[in-house]
Amino acid sequence: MKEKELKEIRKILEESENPLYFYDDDTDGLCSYLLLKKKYGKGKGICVKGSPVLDEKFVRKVNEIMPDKVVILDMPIVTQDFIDKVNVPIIWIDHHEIQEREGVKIYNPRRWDKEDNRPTAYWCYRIVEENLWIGMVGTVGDWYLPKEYLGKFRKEHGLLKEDVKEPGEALFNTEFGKLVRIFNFVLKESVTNVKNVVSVLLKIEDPFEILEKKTSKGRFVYKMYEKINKGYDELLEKALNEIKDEKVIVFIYSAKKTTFTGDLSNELLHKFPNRLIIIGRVKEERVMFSLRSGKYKVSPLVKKAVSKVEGHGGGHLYSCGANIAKEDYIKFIDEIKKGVK
Ligand SMILES: [Mn+2]
Repeated sequence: MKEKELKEIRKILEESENPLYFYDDDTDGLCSYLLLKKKYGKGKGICVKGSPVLDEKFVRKVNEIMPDKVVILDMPIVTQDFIDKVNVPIIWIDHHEIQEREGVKIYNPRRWDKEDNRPTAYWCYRIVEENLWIGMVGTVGDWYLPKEYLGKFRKEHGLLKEDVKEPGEALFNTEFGKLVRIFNFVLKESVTNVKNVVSVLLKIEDPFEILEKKTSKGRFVYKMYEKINKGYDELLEKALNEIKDEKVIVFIYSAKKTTFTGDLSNELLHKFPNRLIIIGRVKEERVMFSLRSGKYKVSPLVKKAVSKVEGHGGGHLYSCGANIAKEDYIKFIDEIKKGVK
């Protein structure tokens, strides 16, 4: 993103009396919101939970709150219908593949460089230039390590050594990684609990309030995290116990409420970068998959496999998702295995 654009966004947010923010339900989306809301103070935020799409269902919220601006943060998809039905100016700060839309101002680094997908929180930090720790949580949480800020961050908080080389290392082997996990996991709570925890996070000024439970606000966040993390740790242990030395790791679980599919596959990928990780979560008649590898090209494998079963899937070269009918899921896994030599 160009400096001129960051300046433009600053001006818009300074002048807005009552902005309404919609943000994605991951660390990047959440931290983007926290950074802007902490800086500019005004307005309200809504976490778009469980879907990458901001659509006309959310128009009702806009009509209720009557903002003077709508600010969309880190949402992969916004429907034209949503934009058409909202009658205040909309800006969309994002780093996913650009979707051309009418009636919205899009700020996206890919506009200038197709390869530049630095996370939304990275740009929001560049906009506000304060609360670097929140910017780091959002940015590294989205698997990007902004090397230029490591020194400053370490100086301010003593977290993350300057020789940390890649995001996986920061996420799974450091105290800072735990902080990212805390932000990530509290978003898995109910809508009401997320609302509460976000209002608490807005008042937290230092990461150690949470990590070392130094204040009651920090303890509140930590407690919520612990409850969710218990379920995750149990699953991770179960998955690790089932792993032998096969090239393809498959772990299928069923959970009514919380989904840990992406988290599990990321952590296993970090532990086993040279294998192909398949994590599936059974939900009613479907199985939701997350596939990762540091070695095998996942997306062509997924494309081929979904063509032979009832389901759909896709994503990035080394990281994909898929949604497969339950009666076909074993076939889906077998098809993927066939392609791994
Ligand atoms: Mn993101």
